[in-house]
Amino acid sequence: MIRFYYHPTPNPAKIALFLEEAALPYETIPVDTSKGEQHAPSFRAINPNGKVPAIVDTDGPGGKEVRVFDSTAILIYLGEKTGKFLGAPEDRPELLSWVLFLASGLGPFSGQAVHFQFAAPEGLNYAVNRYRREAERHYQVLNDHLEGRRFIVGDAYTIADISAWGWLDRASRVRKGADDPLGPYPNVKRLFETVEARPAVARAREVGKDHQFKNVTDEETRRALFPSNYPPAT
Ligand SMILES: N[C@@H](CCC(=O)N[C@@H](CS)C(=O)NCC(=O)O)C(=O)O
Repeated sequence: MIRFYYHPTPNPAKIALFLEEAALPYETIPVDTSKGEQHAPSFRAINPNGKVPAIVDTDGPGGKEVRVFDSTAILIYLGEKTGKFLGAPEDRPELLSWVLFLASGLGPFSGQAVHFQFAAPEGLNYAVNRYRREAERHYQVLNDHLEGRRFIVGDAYTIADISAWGWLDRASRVRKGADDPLGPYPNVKRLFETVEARPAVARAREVGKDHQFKNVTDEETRRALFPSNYPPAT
């Protein structure tokens, strides 16, 4: 059994999709990050970084219970555990390269682009431009790579496509105000639509729907999500 620590945001969404694709038995445990539940000591014992997603696999290596945190680590772990969605062995260098490109580039720059366009004080044009344009540059790199390709790695649907889907789903926020946010990146748009059409996506989108997550942004939310904006008094 896998315990899946979840909030309806892009990085946990990747894991919801993998779990549904692989038909692994799992229990969803809501972590309401807007209420600060990611900072509870009981959750920090599972992810010392205090973010979702994280999993606990009660049947880890050697039959022991293990924790795994960070969406990319979880995708690689579950891929290896199940032998699914890792592509061909000869494509492993490409798989690792693209998965880490998404983990360290497209994902974080997308996240910061959303932050500076929706959460930060207005008027920080340098930061908005920096993060949005870097997110767009990563879209372009992926778009160029996808020319003539159906999936990111080899001929197969892999954890790289699952990972990309999580953040591409938020393209309208990354590219705030764009009519067709993925329009300038037709190969990326095609990949997103290919993944989006998979039946597992509809199931992944249902994950956590039975839980009422906090959906207002107030002072508690800001302190929970952006604690480094509130340094302790010295
Ligand atoms: N590198 C991490 C990033 C995780 C992350 O930023 N998660 C967000 C949700 S998408 C979160 O937990 N935000 C709440 C917080 O930062 O306190 C991963 O890929 O899992």
